[in-house]
Amino acid sequence: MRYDAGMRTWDICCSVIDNFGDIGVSWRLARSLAHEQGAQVRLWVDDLAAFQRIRPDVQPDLAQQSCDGVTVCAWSPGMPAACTADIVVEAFGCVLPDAYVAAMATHSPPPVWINLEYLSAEFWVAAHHGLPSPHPRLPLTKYFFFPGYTEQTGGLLRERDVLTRRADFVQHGVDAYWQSLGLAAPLPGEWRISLFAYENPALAELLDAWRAGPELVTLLVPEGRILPQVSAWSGLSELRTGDAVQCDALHVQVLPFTSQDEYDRLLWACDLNFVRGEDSCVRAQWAARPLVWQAYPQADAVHHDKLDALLGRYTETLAPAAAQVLTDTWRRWNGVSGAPDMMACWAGWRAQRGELRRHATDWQARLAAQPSLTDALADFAENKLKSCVFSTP
Ligand code: TRH
Repeated sequence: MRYDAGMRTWDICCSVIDNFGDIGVSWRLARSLAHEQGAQVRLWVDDLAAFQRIRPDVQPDLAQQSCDGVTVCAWSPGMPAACTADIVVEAFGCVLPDAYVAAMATHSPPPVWINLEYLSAEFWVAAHHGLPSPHPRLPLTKYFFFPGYTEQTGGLLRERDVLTRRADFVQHGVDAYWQSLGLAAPLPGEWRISLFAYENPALAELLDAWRAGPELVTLLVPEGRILPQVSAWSGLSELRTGDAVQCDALHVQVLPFTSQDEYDRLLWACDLNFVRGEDSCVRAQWAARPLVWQAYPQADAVHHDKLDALLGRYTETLAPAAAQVLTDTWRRWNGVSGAPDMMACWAGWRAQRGELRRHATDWQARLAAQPSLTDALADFAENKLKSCVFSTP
C-alpha cells in the first residue's frame, strides 16, 4: 500500500468565538496544508464575515467558494451530513454536529479526528500532546494536538517561505512600505511601533512615556479594540482609519485592519510590536523583532500562567538586564501586580534596545529550527492513518 499525504483530504472546522484568532489560525493551517502538503482541504467556518476581515476576497454570503487552493464552506447547523475526509480537525474544541460524527463512524478506516488546541508555552503541554480520547459509544478516537514551543509538542504555524519572504522584504521592501503608509523613512533613533491590543489600563502611561521622548515614536494602530482608548488619551473624540495625531514626541497613525499577509509586513517593518492572543504573537516572533505580548484575558487570571511560561522560555538566553526589562514590561502590560509602571519600563526598554533586538533574531532562528505545526500535524495524521489501516483486518 502506498501512502501519499498529497492525496489526503482534510475537513477543518472552525467556530469563531470572538476576535480573529480562531479563524486566523484555522485559515493559516488550511492554506499551508493545501500549499505545502498538496492536501485537499475544506475549511468550514461559521462566521464568514469575521473571515473576510483577515482575508478580504472571501465572500460572506457564499455557501462554498474556492480561496487560495482551499474550499471554504459556510458552516451552518446542517453541516454536512456526510464525512468524506481522511482527517477531521476541530479547531479549539468546536463541537461537531452529531450527524457528522455519526457519518465519520461509518468509514473504514475511520478518519483521523484531531482537536487542535490553543497554544501555550506551559510545561504540561508536552505531556498532553497527542493523547487519545476514545468516543464513549462510536468506534472513533479523538486526538489532542497541542501547538507549542518545543519538539515534544505540535510546534508553531510557520509557512515554508515566510522567513525568506520576510528577509527579502527587510532588504528591499521597507522604504516602499513606509511610503505606502504615507511615511518617510524613520529618522535616526526613531521608533516605529505597532499596537494590536485588547483594552488595557496600562495604555495611558505608556503613551505618556512615548510622548515625553527623547526619541521620536511613530505608533501604528490597526483599527480595533484599543483604538477608543488611544482616541480618549489623545483628547480627540474618535480616531478612525487614516487619521494621524501628533503629541509632542509621539506620532499616532491609524491603519486599516488589513489582510494577514499585509499585517505581517507591518510586523516586519516595525522596531517593536505589541501583539495579543495567539496568532499575532507567533507572527511577531517570526518577524524577529522585539514584542510585547498581551495574553487573551481569562477568568481567575489563568492567562498570567501562560504569560510567565512564555516569558520563561523567551528570556532563558537573554542577558539579565534585558530579561528584567522585558519581564517587567510584559507583566505591567498584562496587569500583573507589582510590576513597575510603563514610564520605568520604557526607560529600561530604551537602554536595552540593541540587546532586545539581537535576541529577537536569535529567538526566531531557534524556533525556526523546529518542525512547523503543519508538517508535524500532517506527520501525526499520516502515522495514525497508517496504524489504523494496518490494524484493520
Ligand atoms: O484576535 P485575537 O485576540 O484572537 C484571540 C486569540 O486567538 C485567543 O487565543 C482566542 O481565544 C480568542 O481570539 C478567541 O488575536 P490573534 O490570535 O492574534 O488573532 C488575530 C488575527 O488577526 C491574526 O491572524 C492576525 C490577524 N490580523 C490581520 O489579519 N490584520 C490586521 O490588521 C491585524 C491587526 C490582525
